[in-house]
Amino acid sequence: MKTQLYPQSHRRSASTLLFVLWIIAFLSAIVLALSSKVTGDLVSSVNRRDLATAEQMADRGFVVASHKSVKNGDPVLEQRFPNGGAFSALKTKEAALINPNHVLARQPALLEEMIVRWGAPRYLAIDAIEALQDWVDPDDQAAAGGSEQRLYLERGRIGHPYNRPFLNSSEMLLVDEFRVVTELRPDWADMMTFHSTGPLDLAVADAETIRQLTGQPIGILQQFVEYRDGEDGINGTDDDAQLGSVELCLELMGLDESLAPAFAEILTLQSNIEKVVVTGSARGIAIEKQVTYQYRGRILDVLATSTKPKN
Ligand SMILES: [Ca+2]
Ligand SMILES: [Ca+2]
Repeated sequence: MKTQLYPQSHRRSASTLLFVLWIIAFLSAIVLALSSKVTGDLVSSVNRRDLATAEQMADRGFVVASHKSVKNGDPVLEQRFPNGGAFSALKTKEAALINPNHVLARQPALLEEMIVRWGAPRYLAIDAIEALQDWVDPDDQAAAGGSEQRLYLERGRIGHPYNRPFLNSSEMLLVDEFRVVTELRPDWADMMTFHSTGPLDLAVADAETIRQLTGQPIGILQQFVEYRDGEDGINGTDDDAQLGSVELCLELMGLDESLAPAFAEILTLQSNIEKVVVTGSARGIAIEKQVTYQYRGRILDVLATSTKPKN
Protein backbone atom coordinates (compact mmCIF):
# COMPACT_ATOMS: atom_id res chain seq x y z
CA MET A 1 0.00 0.00 0.00
CA LYS A 2 1.35 3.34 -0.99
CA THR A 3 1.86 5.78 1.89
CA GLN A 4 0.80 9.30 1.08
CA LEU A 5 3.34 11.86 2.30
CA TYR A 6 0.57 14.41 2.66
CA PRO A 7 -2.98 13.46 3.09
CA GLN A 8 -5.27 14.43 0.16
CA SER A 9 -7.08 17.07 2.24
CA HIS A 10 -3.80 18.80 3.19
CA ARG A 11 -2.64 18.94 -0.42
CA ARG A 12 -5.99 20.46 -1.41
CA SER A 13 -5.65 23.08 1.39
CA ALA A 14 -2.13 23.99 0.25
CA SER A 15 -3.15 24.45 -3.36
CA THR A 16 -6.21 26.42 -2.29
CA LEU A 17 -3.99 28.69 -0.18
CA LEU A 18 -1.63 29.25 -3.11
CA PHE A 19 -4.60 30.03 -5.32
CA VAL A 20 -5.98 32.51 -2.78
CA LEU A 21 -2.57 34.21 -2.43
CA TRP A 22 -2.28 34.48 -6.20
CA ILE A 23 -5.77 35.95 -6.42
CA ILE A 24 -4.87 38.51 -3.72
CA ALA A 25 -1.68 39.47 -5.57
CA PHE A 26 -3.57 39.69 -8.86
CA LEU A 27 -6.35 41.80 -7.34
CA SER A 28 -3.77 44.10 -5.65
CA ALA A 29 -2.09 44.66 -9.01
CA ILE A 30 -5.45 45.49 -10.59
CA VAL A 31 -6.35 47.87 -7.73
CA LEU A 32 -2.96 49.60 -8.04
CA ALA A 33 -3.30 49.91 -11.80
CA LEU A 34 -6.88 51.13 -11.51
CA SER A 35 -6.07 53.68 -8.81
CA SER A 36 -3.30 55.27 -10.92
CA LYS A 37 -5.62 55.24 -13.95
CA VAL A 38 -8.42 56.81 -11.89
CA THR A 39 -6.03 59.57 -10.71
CA GLY A 40 -4.89 60.16 -14.30
CA ASP A 41 -8.45 60.16 -15.58
CA LEU A 42 -9.45 62.59 -12.87
CA VAL A 43 -6.69 65.01 -13.90
CA SER A 44 -7.41 64.68 -17.59
CA SER A 45 -11.18 64.91 -17.03
CA VAL A 46 -10.61 68.21 -15.17
CA ASN A 47 -8.44 69.40 -18.09
CA ARG A 48 -11.03 68.20 -20.56
CA ARG A 49 -13.77 70.00 -18.67
CA ASP A 50 -11.77 73.28 -18.66
CA LEU A 51 -10.86 72.85 -22.31
CA ALA A 52 -14.53 72.26 -23.16
CA THR A 53 -15.47 75.40 -21.20
CA ALA A 54 -12.73 77.40 -23.00
CA GLU A 55 -14.11 76.20 -26.35
CA GLN A 56 -17.66 77.15 -25.32
CA MET A 57 -16.37 80.58 -24.30
CA ALA A 58 -14.66 81.06 -27.68
CA ASP A 59 -17.87 80.06 -29.46
CA ARG A 60 -19.91 82.42 -27.30
CA GLY A 61 -17.42 85.22 -28.02
CA PHE A 62 -17.76 84.60 -31.74
CA VAL A 63 -21.58 84.76 -31.57
CA VAL A 64 -21.38 88.11 -29.77
CA ALA A 65 -18.62 89.57 -31.96
CA SER A 66 -20.11 88.50 -35.28
CA HIS A 67 -23.23 90.54 -34.66
CA LYS A 68 -23.30 93.34 -37.23
CA SER A 69 -23.95 96.09 -34.67
CA VAL A 70 -20.97 95.18 -32.45
CA LYS A 71 -17.74 97.11 -32.99
CA ASN A 72 -14.25 96.79 -31.58
CA GLY A 73 -13.94 98.56 -28.23
CA ASP A 74 -17.49 97.53 -27.23
CA PRO A 75 -17.45 96.12 -23.65
CA VAL A 76 -19.48 93.06 -24.75
CA LEU A 77 -16.35 91.78 -26.51
CA GLU A 78 -14.66 91.13 -23.14
CA GLN A 79 -16.71 89.01 -20.75
CA ARG A 80 -16.14 86.88 -17.63
CA PHE A 81 -18.57 84.34 -16.23
CA PRO A 82 -19.20 82.85 -12.75
CA ASN A 83 -18.11 79.36 -13.92
CA GLY A 84 -14.52 80.64 -14.35
CA GLY A 85 -14.86 81.02 -18.12
CA ALA A 86 -14.04 84.18 -20.06
CA PHE A 87 -13.67 85.41 -23.62
CA SER A 88 -11.98 88.31 -25.37
CA ALA A 89 -12.83 88.95 -29.03
CA LEU A 90 -11.47 91.20 -31.76
CA LYS A 91 -13.15 91.94 -35.07
CA THR A 92 -11.05 92.22 -38.21
CA LYS A 93 -11.22 91.18 -41.84
CA GLU A 94 -9.70 88.31 -43.75
CA ALA A 95 -8.03 90.77 -46.14
CA ALA A 96 -5.84 92.05 -43.28
CA LEU A 97 -3.54 89.29 -44.51
CA ILE A 98 -1.73 88.87 -47.84
CA ASN A 99 -3.43 86.67 -50.44
CA PRO A 100 -0.52 84.96 -52.27
CA ASN A 101 -2.78 83.69 -55.07
CA HIS A 102 -3.84 87.26 -55.84
CA VAL A 103 -0.37 88.82 -55.66
CA LEU A 104 1.09 85.99 -57.74
CA ALA A 105 -1.54 86.55 -60.43
CA ARG A 106 -1.41 90.38 -60.48
CA GLN A 107 2.00 91.56 -59.25
CA PRO A 108 4.40 88.58 -59.00
CA ALA A 109 7.37 90.99 -58.83
CA LEU A 110 6.14 92.19 -55.42
CA LEU A 111 6.07 88.59 -54.15
CA GLU A 112 9.60 88.14 -55.50
CA GLU A 113 10.74 91.27 -53.65
CA MET A 114 9.18 89.93 -50.46
CA ILE A 115 11.16 86.69 -50.74
CA VAL A 116 14.37 88.66 -51.40
CA ARG A 117 13.70 90.81 -48.33
CA TRP A 118 13.38 87.60 -46.31
CA GLY A 119 16.98 86.91 -47.30
CA ALA A 120 16.81 84.70 -50.41
CA PRO A 121 19.31 85.33 -53.24
CA ARG A 122 17.57 86.96 -56.20
CA TYR A 123 17.96 83.92 -58.49
CA LEU A 124 16.27 81.63 -55.95
CA ALA A 125 13.42 84.11 -55.48
CA ILE A 126 12.91 84.22 -59.28
CA ASP A 127 12.86 80.40 -59.43
CA ALA A 128 10.39 80.28 -56.54
CA ILE A 129 8.00 82.68 -58.29
CA GLU A 130 8.26 80.86 -61.63
CA ALA A 131 7.63 77.51 -59.98
CA LEU A 132 4.64 78.91 -58.07
CA GLN A 133 3.28 80.26 -61.37
CA ASP A 134 3.76 76.88 -63.08
CA TRP A 135 1.90 75.23 -60.19
CA VAL A 136 -1.19 77.41 -60.66
CA ASP A 137 -1.26 78.07 -64.42
CA PRO A 138 -3.37 75.69 -66.50
CA ASP A 139 -0.67 74.87 -69.08
CA ASP A 140 2.17 72.38 -68.99
CA GLN A 141 4.94 74.70 -70.26
CA ALA A 142 7.61 74.98 -67.59
CA ALA A 143 9.17 78.42 -67.06
CA ALA A 144 12.98 78.65 -67.05
CA GLY A 145 13.19 78.32 -63.27
CA GLY A 146 9.87 76.55 -62.80
CA SER A 147 8.56 72.99 -62.84
CA GLU A 148 5.71 71.29 -64.65
CA GLN A 149 4.44 67.70 -64.73
CA ARG A 150 7.50 66.11 -66.39
CA LEU A 151 9.92 67.54 -63.83
CA TYR A 152 7.68 66.51 -60.94
CA LEU A 153 7.42 62.98 -62.38
CA GLU A 154 11.25 62.81 -62.53
CA ARG A 155 11.18 63.48 -58.79
CA GLY A 156 8.61 60.69 -58.34
CA ARG A 157 5.78 63.15 -57.78
CA ILE A 158 2.61 61.90 -59.43
CA GLY A 159 -0.33 64.27 -59.96
CA HIS A 160 1.71 67.49 -59.50
CA PRO A 161 1.33 70.36 -60.19
CA TYR A 162 -2.36 70.92 -59.47
CA ASN A 163 -2.68 73.70 -62.12
CA ARG A 164 -5.04 75.71 -59.95
CA PRO A 165 -4.70 78.35 -57.20
CA PHE A 166 -3.38 77.27 -53.80
CA LEU A 167 -5.99 76.34 -51.20
CA ASN A 168 -3.65 76.64 -48.20
CA SER A 169 -0.03 77.18 -47.14
CA SER A 170 0.73 73.42 -47.10
CA GLU A 171 0.01 73.29 -50.83
CA MET A 172 2.49 76.10 -51.45
CA LEU A 173 5.17 73.98 -49.79
CA LEU A 174 4.59 71.26 -52.40
CA VAL A 175 6.47 73.62 -54.74
CA ASP A 176 10.09 72.61 -54.11
CA GLU A 177 11.57 75.93 -55.28
CA PHE A 178 9.36 77.85 -52.82
CA ARG A 179 10.45 75.83 -49.79
CA VAL A 180 13.50 78.10 -49.49
CA VAL A 181 11.22 80.45 -47.50
CA THR A 182 10.60 78.04 -44.64
CA GLU A 183 14.10 78.47 -43.22
CA LEU A 184 14.33 82.16 -43.97
CA ARG A 185 10.94 83.02 -42.55
CA PRO A 186 9.42 80.16 -40.53
CA ASP A 187 6.31 82.26 -39.77
CA TRP A 188 5.65 83.13 -43.43
CA ALA A 189 2.27 81.34 -43.48
CA ASP A 190 0.94 83.48 -40.61
CA MET A 191 0.96 86.50 -42.97
CA MET A 192 -1.05 84.76 -45.66
CA THR A 193 -4.72 84.15 -46.37
CA PHE A 194 -6.38 81.86 -48.87
CA HIS A 195 -9.91 83.04 -48.06
CA SER A 196 -9.88 86.76 -48.91
CA THR A 197 -11.14 87.98 -52.27
CA GLY A 198 -7.67 89.29 -53.17
CA PRO A 199 -6.25 92.72 -52.38
CA LEU A 200 -4.81 93.58 -48.94
CA ASP A 201 -7.25 95.80 -47.05
CA LEU A 202 -5.38 98.90 -45.86
CA ALA A 203 -8.30 99.78 -43.59
CA VAL A 204 -7.53 96.82 -41.31
CA ALA A 205 -4.02 95.45 -42.05
CA ASP A 206 -1.30 96.02 -39.43
CA ALA A 207 1.93 97.89 -40.16
CA GLU A 208 4.06 94.73 -40.29
CA THR A 209 1.85 93.03 -42.89
CA ILE A 210 1.80 96.20 -45.04
CA ARG A 211 5.59 96.30 -44.74
CA GLN A 212 5.87 92.74 -46.01
CA LEU A 213 3.99 93.62 -49.18
CA THR A 214 5.24 97.14 -49.85
CA GLY A 215 8.76 97.07 -48.41
CA GLN A 216 8.24 100.50 -46.84
CA PRO A 217 10.05 101.32 -43.56
CA ILE A 218 8.07 100.16 -40.51
CA GLY A 219 8.18 103.64 -38.89
CA ILE A 220 6.16 105.42 -41.57
CA LEU A 221 3.71 102.49 -41.74
CA GLN A 222 3.18 102.62 -37.97
CA GLN A 223 2.42 106.34 -38.30
CA PHE A 224 -0.07 105.52 -41.04
CA VAL A 225 -1.78 102.86 -38.87
CA GLU A 226 -1.88 105.22 -35.85
CA TYR A 227 -3.50 107.92 -37.97
CA ARG A 228 -5.95 105.40 -39.46
CA ASP A 229 -7.03 103.92 -36.10
CA GLY A 230 -7.74 107.30 -34.50
CA GLU A 231 -7.25 108.56 -30.95
CA ASP A 232 -8.42 105.38 -29.21
CA GLY A 233 -5.74 103.38 -31.03
CA ILE A 234 -8.29 100.67 -31.83
CA ASN A 235 -9.06 99.65 -35.39
CA GLY A 236 -12.70 99.49 -36.41
CA THR A 237 -14.14 102.14 -34.07
CA ASP A 238 -16.02 105.39 -34.73
CA ASP A 239 -12.95 107.61 -34.45
CA ASP A 240 -11.07 105.84 -37.29
CA ALA A 241 -9.85 108.18 -40.06
CA GLN A 242 -11.74 108.21 -43.34
CA LEU A 243 -8.98 107.20 -45.73
CA GLY A 244 -10.79 108.09 -48.95
CA SER A 245 -8.69 106.32 -51.56
CA VAL A 246 -5.81 103.87 -52.01
CA GLU A 247 -3.85 106.68 -53.74
CA LEU A 248 -4.11 108.82 -50.60
CA CYS A 249 -2.93 105.87 -48.50
CA LEU A 250 0.08 105.37 -50.78
CA GLU A 251 0.96 109.02 -50.21
CA LEU A 252 0.54 108.65 -46.43
CA MET A 253 2.74 105.56 -46.53
CA GLY A 254 5.44 107.47 -48.43
CA LEU A 255 5.15 105.43 -51.61
CA ASP A 256 6.18 107.00 -54.88
CA GLU A 257 3.33 108.05 -57.18
CA SER A 258 4.83 106.06 -60.04
CA LEU A 259 4.19 102.83 -58.08
CA ALA A 260 0.49 103.61 -57.69
CA PRO A 261 -0.72 101.59 -60.72
CA ALA A 262 1.05 98.43 -59.48
CA PHE A 263 -0.11 98.79 -55.88
CA ALA A 264 -3.63 99.74 -56.89
CA GLU A 265 -4.09 96.15 -58.08
CA ILE A 266 -3.19 94.53 -54.80
CA LEU A 267 -4.44 97.05 -52.23
CA THR A 268 -7.98 98.05 -51.31
CA LEU A 269 -9.92 99.95 -48.67
CA GLN A 270 -13.00 97.76 -48.83
CA SER A 271 -13.31 94.07 -48.29
CA ASN A 272 -16.35 92.13 -47.20
CA ILE A 273 -15.02 88.91 -45.70
CA GLU A 274 -15.07 89.28 -41.94
CA LYS A 275 -13.02 87.62 -39.27
CA VAL A 276 -13.27 87.28 -35.51
CA VAL A 277 -10.23 86.35 -33.44
CA VAL A 278 -11.42 85.21 -30.03
CA THR A 279 -9.66 83.83 -26.97
CA GLY A 280 -11.76 81.53 -24.80
CA SER A 281 -10.40 80.56 -21.38
CA ALA A 282 -11.28 78.63 -18.23
CA ARG A 283 -9.11 78.22 -15.11
CA GLY A 284 -5.75 78.68 -16.80
CA ILE A 285 -6.58 76.87 -20.05
CA ALA A 286 -6.92 79.16 -23.08
CA ILE A 287 -7.53 78.64 -26.77
CA GLU A 288 -7.56 81.05 -29.70
CA LYS A 289 -10.22 80.58 -32.31
CA GLN A 290 -10.28 82.39 -35.65
CA VAL A 291 -13.50 82.36 -37.63
CA THR A 292 -13.74 83.72 -41.18
CA TYR A 293 -17.27 84.50 -42.28
CA GLN A 294 -19.40 86.52 -44.61
CA TYR A 295 -22.94 87.84 -44.37
CA ARG A 296 -25.11 86.94 -47.33
CA GLY A 297 -28.14 89.09 -46.59
CA ARG A 298 -29.07 88.08 -43.06
CA ILE A 299 -27.39 84.68 -43.33
CA LEU A 300 -23.99 84.29 -41.68
CA ASP A 301 -21.86 81.97 -43.79
CA VAL A 302 -18.77 80.53 -42.03
CA LEU A 303 -15.95 80.11 -44.56
CA ALA A 304 -13.12 78.83 -42.35
CA THR A 305 -12.28 78.20 -38.71
CA SER A 306 -9.07 77.36 -36.90
CA THR A 307 -8.33 76.72 -33.24
CA LYS A 308 -5.00 76.58 -31.44
CA PRO A 309 -3.83 76.55 -27.82
CA LYS A 310 -3.04 79.99 -26.48
CA ASN A 311 -0.20 80.53 -24.01
CA1 LIG B 1 1.07 74.65 -64.98
CA1 LIG C 1 -10.23 103.80 -33.66
